[in-house]
Amino acid sequence: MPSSAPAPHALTDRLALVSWYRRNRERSRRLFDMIDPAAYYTRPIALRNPIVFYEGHLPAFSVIALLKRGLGAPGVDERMEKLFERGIDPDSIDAAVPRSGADTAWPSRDAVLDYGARADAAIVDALATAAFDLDGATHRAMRQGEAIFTALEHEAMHQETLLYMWHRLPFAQKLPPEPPRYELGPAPTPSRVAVAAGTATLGAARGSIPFGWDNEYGEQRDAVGAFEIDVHSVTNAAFLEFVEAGGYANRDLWSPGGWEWIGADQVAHPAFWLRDQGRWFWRGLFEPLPLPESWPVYVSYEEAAAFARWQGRRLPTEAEYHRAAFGTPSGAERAFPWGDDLPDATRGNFDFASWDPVPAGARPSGASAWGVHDLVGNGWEWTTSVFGPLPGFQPMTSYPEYSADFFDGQHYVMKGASPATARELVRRSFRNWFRPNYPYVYAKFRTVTAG
Ligand code: AVJ
Ligand code: FE
Repeated sequence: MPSSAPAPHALTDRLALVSWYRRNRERSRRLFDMIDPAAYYTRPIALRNPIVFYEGHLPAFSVIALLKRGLGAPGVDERMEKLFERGIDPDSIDAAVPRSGADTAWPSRDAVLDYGARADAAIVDALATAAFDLDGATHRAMRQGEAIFTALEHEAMHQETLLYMWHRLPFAQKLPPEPPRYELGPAPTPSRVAVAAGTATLGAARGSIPFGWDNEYGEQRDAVGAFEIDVHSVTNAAFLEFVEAGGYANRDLWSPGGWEWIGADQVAHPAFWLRDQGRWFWRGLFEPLPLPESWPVYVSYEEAAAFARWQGRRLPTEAEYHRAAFGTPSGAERAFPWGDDLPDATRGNFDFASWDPVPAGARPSGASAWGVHDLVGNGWEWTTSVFGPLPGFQPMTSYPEYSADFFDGQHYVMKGASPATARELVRRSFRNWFRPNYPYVYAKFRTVTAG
């Protein structure tokens, strides 16, 4: 099969690398410009670092991965690189303290921006002129350009982190770059389609794609039994029935961990919903809007699983997702649900095409061979598969902790893409993962039953 990612930027095309880096930096800058500077030292999500961390983390990470590990060059500012190296996903607020530094004396914004400018200059210079050890003979992290892609894709990934963090800020602390526009419409009638038994290929063989994160290698063929799957992601309209039927109060529908979580955090509806005077609203990025019935509901894994159980159904496995998204009745597998054409805005709601979802099924030219809509775009898709290595897993040299730190049985795989997923990350083998009670990501779901 053709490689699922286009060779986006040949490693010999230095101008293309520089322009990818600059496009990334420009987009990050626009995202930081959307928020009130008064929010800069706040922590919109308790488990994550304050906003200041991310503005330093982006350039610091690129310096560490590309300049230091990839090129064996010196860093730009040792103190900044130590402060901003890491800080993700601690499992409790207590655990967050040592990593994310409640006590950290964060630098001034000017100092962070100054560091970013110095880092950018050094990185652009390296991308334009440094000798790349693409065989990895001296600098293993540079093999096949790994460290370059690591830096570039990492920034794109955190642009999604930023947006879902901004989502939690009070509306008064955000300024839309242009007046928000919404795509609305009636919710599709729920329907299901049969997917025949067959083989799903997870991951990618080394050398078959220009770059993959370590958890994307190697290739694993899973036999998948016949199943029936929702044609559309579960919408707000459908989820409202679950809420109104008392789904959040019915212990039988919840896993022990899920029940404990909704009890402890007093969760009674999706984090993307607001209730005002007895009416439901969607928490848009910039303003609330009356709950759009046709949009996919964004929920945690636990909420998705409880809804599925309520329907006598379940979430798909990672292999079932692959089969529904990339499999075909003939047995051939595709690079993307719609075929082998490169991703563009007609195929799905991704690459920052919108700040919010669009109606389920609104991008029919992105449907899979089975007629399943929105498997890539409009929100990540939860799977029941615990995040783990594929056969032959090797931690990547440019960022060895990237995945291995999360092979702890506490994270579930999400597939596809959200509106805030950069186009460069849209590839078949890409895997995302989160804890089952993390309700802030742009993640939707659909349900299956054995056929
Ligand atoms: C792959 C999205 C789960 O944001 O926690 C960014 C990506 N890792 N910096 C995260 C990541 C280190 C990671 N996810
Ligand atoms: Fe990071």
